[in-house]
Amino acid sequence: MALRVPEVVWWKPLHLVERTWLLVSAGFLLLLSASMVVWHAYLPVDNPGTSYKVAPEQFRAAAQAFIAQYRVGSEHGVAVVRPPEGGVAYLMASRFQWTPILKLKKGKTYHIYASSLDVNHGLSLLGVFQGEFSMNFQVVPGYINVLTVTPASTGEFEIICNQYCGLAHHLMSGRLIVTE
Ligand SMILES: [Cu+2]
Repeated sequence: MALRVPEVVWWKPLHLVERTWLLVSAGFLLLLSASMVVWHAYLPVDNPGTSYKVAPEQFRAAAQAFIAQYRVGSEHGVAVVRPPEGGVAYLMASRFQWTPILKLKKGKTYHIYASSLDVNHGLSLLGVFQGEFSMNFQVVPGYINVLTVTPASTGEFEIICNQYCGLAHHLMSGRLIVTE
């Protein structure tokens, strides 16, 4: 049986089925675009913090000075640090670790300086601050994200990297401890 070459008809009016699917697709695009506005207005997940430019080496030096000053212990080789109440805390992202483990007090406000030493990482922290307030944002080398946070509940919370950063990305989790 010979193959039949279909007639080339792209300049002819669209078939009803094709037109229907184009409309459905366009409608879906509009719906998804509108959902971004709804999400932004009613389900805030981003911290509207400020950011600064910084050289990764400079950030590493400042973070290490902070760790040395406020270190209270270590767990599995990762420093545990209790930053001053109402003060600044540093959080370094690097393949494949969040450093240090921060110990915060419930109801106190902290300014967390988060940045990356190597590649882009994603900081995901759910349900710790101000009730159902959650965080989900990119941590980029060369920039400090300043997060002003007030933990609303006590407990140990996991910080997850949600931006693929390399082979051991799935192991990249950190911790934040909130006490009374
Ligand atoms: Cu990652």
